[in-house]
Amino acid sequence: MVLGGGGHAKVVVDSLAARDVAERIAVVDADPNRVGTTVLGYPVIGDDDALADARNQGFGCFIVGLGARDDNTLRADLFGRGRSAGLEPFTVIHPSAAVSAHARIGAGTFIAAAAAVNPGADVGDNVIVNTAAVVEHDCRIGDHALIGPSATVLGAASVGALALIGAGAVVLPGISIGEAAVVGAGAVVLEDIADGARVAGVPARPLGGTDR
Ligand code: JB3
Repeated sequence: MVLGGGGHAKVVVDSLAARDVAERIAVVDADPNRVGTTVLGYPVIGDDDALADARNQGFGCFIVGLGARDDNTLRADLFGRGRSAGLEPFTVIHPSAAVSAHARIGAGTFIAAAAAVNPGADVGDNVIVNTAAVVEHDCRIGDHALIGPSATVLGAASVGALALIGAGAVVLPGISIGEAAVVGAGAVVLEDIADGARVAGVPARPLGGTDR
């Protein structure tokens, strides 16, 4: 069962469809207008209330199909709801991703097409490593974080839980990104970033003139 039926869900379903679970994929979405439609041909069977009956309907697993622009809290919340419904988080790795056998990938995490996760990396639960992103050796990526398309997290850097690294951003080796921090698209992060801070630019600086 895929939770969320918008743009990111399409990318997740596309990866799932290549696997032997394809005939059993269904989607739930909070938008009543989406219920009864399909995502890449798979049915949107209801809203999150459908989770309550999911096990009786024969579903055993879920993945959060919701993306995020600057806040991962709803993704984290949905992850909790899937678990509370008694479903197991399902980890999806696109066949074209290069994931080291010496990396750990958490439960319900999505590794998209052409992404790379190198040896010693530790990627938490419900993380998105989006298209062509690179998670280098010995990095730690916290639960519910999102690494945007073509972003690069260099060797032994760490990204806190719920943090969001925008598309094409670069986090230099050994740098620490705080929990729920947001790094804007294309930023180059040269210094540690505090919890909840929002930075952008080259080199990355706090947004809005604040130093959160
Ligand atoms: O830029 C890229 C490559 N991807 C973006 C991704 C990371 O984030 C993408 O372009 C979007 O900006 C965003 O993807 P997402 O989250 O799929 O956005 P959107 O296309 O707007 O679809 C969100 C869907 O989630 C909508 O259909 C909402 O109705 C649904 N939704 C919102 N809240 C929910 C909930 N669905 C469920 N089941 N439960 C909710 O609480």
